[in-house]
Amino acid sequence: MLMHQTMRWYGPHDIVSLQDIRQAGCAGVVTALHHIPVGDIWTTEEINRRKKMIEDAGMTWTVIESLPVHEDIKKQSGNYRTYIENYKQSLRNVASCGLKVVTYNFMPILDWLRTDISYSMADGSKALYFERSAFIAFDLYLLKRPNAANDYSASEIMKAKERFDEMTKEERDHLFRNTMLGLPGSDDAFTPAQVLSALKAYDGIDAGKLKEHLFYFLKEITPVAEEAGVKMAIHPDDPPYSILGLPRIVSSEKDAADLLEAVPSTANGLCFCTGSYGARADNDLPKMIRRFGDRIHFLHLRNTKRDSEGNFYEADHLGGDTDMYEVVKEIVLLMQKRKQSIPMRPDHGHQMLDDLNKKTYAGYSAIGRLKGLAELRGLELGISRSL
Ligand code: DNO
Repeated sequence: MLMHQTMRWYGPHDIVSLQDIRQAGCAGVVTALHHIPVGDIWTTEEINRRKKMIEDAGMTWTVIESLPVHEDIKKQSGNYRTYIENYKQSLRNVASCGLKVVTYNFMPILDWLRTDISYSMADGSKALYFERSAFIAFDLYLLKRPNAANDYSASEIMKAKERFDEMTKEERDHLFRNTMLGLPGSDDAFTPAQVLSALKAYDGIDAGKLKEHLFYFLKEITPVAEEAGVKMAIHPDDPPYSILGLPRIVSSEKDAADLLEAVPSTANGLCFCTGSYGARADNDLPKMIRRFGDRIHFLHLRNTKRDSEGNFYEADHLGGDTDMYEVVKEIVLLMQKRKQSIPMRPDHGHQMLDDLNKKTYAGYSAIGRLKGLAELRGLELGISRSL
């Protein structure tokens, strides 16, 4: 039994087509209705329309990524009760269209964040990069977040200042644009004013409070997911720690254990992203797979290479700090135990070859992901045959 192989597709506007994804060897597609405003109900008409496109291309819509959670739910403010009811209705609707796994995240305001989405590797390909000094320089001197300096040590600030002083105007613009990209499925960057006012709305919400809000949300939606036969898969924070003074609460093994224990139902599960959890040295990924076993509903396989300063870049899928052999071995054993295939996608990939001249969603060019998928597939076949 092998993992169910998929790739992310951003929808009809994605220049990576369904045919490309099929030729990469995928049986399934991971996508979302990005055009529906966050908080609105996904109707069965819209879901079925998208589903048909994918099925017409010879694949299945395996996982929804993401059914996004409205900011009001994370803050428990404004219309959060309505948004929770809408979320439940969307879950019923996706289930009635035959979809069974739903990914979401609970990161305040921003989703994933990097300081450079076209970091040059030695071979000329481009990778996603998070550079801590550049990020601090962005926070202090470009975003100018009030009291940001309190979050960093004197030596970090000094390094960030030196780094910033050395940058040309173009480099500062590049840093600014890259860091403010923050929404999957959209090319629109946030403006500083938008981010500062969104940050202000989180005053008084610390990690403890945000956890309470997440658990409340889980208690509300899990019975609905259970009844509809849907598995929820929460994506971890990326990067997996607090940024811009915001709490982040799905970063470590303990965070994952807490949220699974808060609502002990298999419908309340994880999207196990080896890139996000793996960017922290204290997360032991093979151990986490053994521990969370039945609660893992979706896999994002990717690798990062980190250093002692907190910088990391996205390495080749089989390179980097995560021992992908050990990870895939645990997954193979887990699937054998569950007698069930788990959906996976190769997450991110280097921009390389012909893709260097194309404009794709950051991290989601075709060839780099195809390379990652091909390597992972070979690794898995080798492991499963030899076990
Ligand atoms: C980044 C992705 C995330 C992920 C969401 C899930 O490339 O893995 O944007 O889709 O956090 O809600």
